[in-house]
Amino acid sequence: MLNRAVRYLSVAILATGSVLAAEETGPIAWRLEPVKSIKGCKVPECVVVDAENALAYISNIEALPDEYWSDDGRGFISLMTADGKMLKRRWLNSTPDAVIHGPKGMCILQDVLYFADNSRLLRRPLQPGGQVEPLPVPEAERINDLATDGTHIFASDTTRGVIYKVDPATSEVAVLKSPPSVNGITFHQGAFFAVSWDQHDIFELDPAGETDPVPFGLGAHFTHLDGIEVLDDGTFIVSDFDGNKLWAVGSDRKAIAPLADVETPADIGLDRKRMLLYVPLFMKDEVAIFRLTKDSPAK
Ligand SMILES: [Ca+2]
Ligand SMILES: [Ca+2]
Repeated sequence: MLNRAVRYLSVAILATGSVLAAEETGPIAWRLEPVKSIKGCKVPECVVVDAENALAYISNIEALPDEYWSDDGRGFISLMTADGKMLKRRWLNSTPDAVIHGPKGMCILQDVLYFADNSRLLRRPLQPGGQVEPLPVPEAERINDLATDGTHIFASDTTRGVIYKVDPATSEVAVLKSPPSVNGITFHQGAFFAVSWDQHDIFELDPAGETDPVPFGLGAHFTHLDGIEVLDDGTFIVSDFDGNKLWAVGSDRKAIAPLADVETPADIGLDRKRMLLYVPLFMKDEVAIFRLTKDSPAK
């Protein structure tokens, strides 16, 4: 125990945020080890990973404080390697012909990057020279996060408290039930999950949008949740933006443990192949990369 405590103390000094001592983290075996910090971002909101090609994309809102949803004609997406080497800071930049305002949640489907941009849903092929094009989403106000089930694009609208299910081939849009102020969304083995900013809880959603969202009942632990990912073993990782913390929740939806103290973590990204977690530190203009490791069972 002492060795472990010493190890965590030493990594905490290197970290952009401090890593919590193992003694505080209860029965959940996952730990975070700081790997790298990407500086020079401009209000980073989301990281999405292209694990096959060992690449990752960072959305940068590039805005003044409290203008994170303004149509200001400034915003960009960065391209880096999965291990955090910046390749093109402005891989996709706002231009007069293809204006970007405040890119946020992203997902990748069939070599196309989809991203939220205030009231718009945009996409661009990953290949060099690809053009940005919009997918119309009627009445959308503030599109926050995106996820895919492998066929459709799902987009959370935090202001309206709904989720849009968009067919990328036909542009057909269905409006699904969602918790109020829905923020991060993700799929795991066909199941659909979301976090709510104001309800500060995790929910399981019906991907068909017919039945009501089912809360986990963990709201007392969180302040304002932003991002959510699910590990292969069913452990949930969520980011508490105003709580300045990353949390793990067990697959039983009851066990809960803090993983790290970080400043304003937004829409986290996961590389399952390399077991790396990407954490945009929104107010700090950085992305922190952590390695996910698991304690071996006690003998
Ligand atoms: Ca902007
Ligand atoms: Ca978000």
